[in-house]
Amino acid sequence: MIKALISLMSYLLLPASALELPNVFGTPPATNKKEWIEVQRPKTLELFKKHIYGRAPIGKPDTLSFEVVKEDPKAMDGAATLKIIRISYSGPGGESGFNLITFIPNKATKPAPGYLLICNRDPENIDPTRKKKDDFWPAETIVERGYVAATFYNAELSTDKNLNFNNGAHKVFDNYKGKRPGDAWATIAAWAWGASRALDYFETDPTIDASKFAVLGHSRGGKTALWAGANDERFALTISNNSGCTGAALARRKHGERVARINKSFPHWFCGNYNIFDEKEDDLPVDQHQLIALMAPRAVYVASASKDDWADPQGEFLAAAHAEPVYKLFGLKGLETMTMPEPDKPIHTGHIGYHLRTGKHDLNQYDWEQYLNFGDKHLRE
Ligand code: GTR
Repeated sequence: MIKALISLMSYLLLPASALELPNVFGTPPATNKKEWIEVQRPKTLELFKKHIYGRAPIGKPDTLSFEVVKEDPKAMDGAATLKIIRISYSGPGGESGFNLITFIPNKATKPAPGYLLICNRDPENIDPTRKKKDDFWPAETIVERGYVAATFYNAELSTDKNLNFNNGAHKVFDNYKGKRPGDAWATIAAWAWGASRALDYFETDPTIDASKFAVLGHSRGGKTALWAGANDERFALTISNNSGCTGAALARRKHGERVARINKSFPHWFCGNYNIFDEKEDDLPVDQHQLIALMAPRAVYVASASKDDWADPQGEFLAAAHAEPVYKLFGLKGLETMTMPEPDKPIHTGHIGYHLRTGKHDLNQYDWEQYLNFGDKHLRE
């Protein structure tokens, strides 16, 4: 207890690091759990909305509806029940929707926990017929381990192109008078919004335990998973796979992809205000360790790949490490080290998980194995 107090005091008194990161407890720094939950957590989330990811105009719409459009109780040679759910919504700009693909393990004796993958690759990577199987979404393995394997294709919420927000959830809900506000949501926020709508469905399905669900994504999908987990506290575990710039990587490291570059290459991912920080990372009112801290006290996992310098593995690791003080406020362990582990030596001892996989920018079987192992600790009673 005294040891924990001393280490907490040292975090409060010492600068976050040589990088001069903003204080993970906010400004003025929260000094206890109550101040964090009631004051600095909401303030931190608001800073990310206003300056980086934008503000979604709506949460769960009254018009939200679910229809099971396909059901196969003997999918995967009888191991799973496949349900494809059409999630529909409408608003001032008309109606839209997306398909949620869900394999529920048949061997489950109670509502099953699960993993929701935000798919940013072509739909053939998440083939519900399972004729095509890919390590990107090893649905059979997930089901075999007793979890629901769920996914949706991000572009059904908002196309991953700079189309002036003329489709999907943007077309339905964007109702701005005149110029688009600088803090209006963009595609990453729309994809994250979709993940929450999927969770709305899980809450209605008696074979699924929505309170034990992980949200995960790779690369731009990983940025999205972090934003979904930060906004929606119903997600029990948030997993960022190789999310890089404006995902888990610290902006102030200015290593690999930087803010100006990402805003230029992908002007539709973040809100207009984010352009203010092109070449000015030090002016950002937050850094990405604070995004990870928003998950506390829920579990979070950050993973990097050794040959993924563009995503700055060191910056991803450090953001996870610097989120730890907030977990300590809840009496929970984080990574408990500021030294990056060797490749393929995952850290799974606390509520923050991390691994550096040998290899390139990708989401593969090795990564999934680690997520399932970490889930065994955090998604079961
Ligand atoms: C890259 C981009 C990254 C990452 C990646 C991806 O081109 O620079 O930020 O998100 O795309 O999503 O695959």
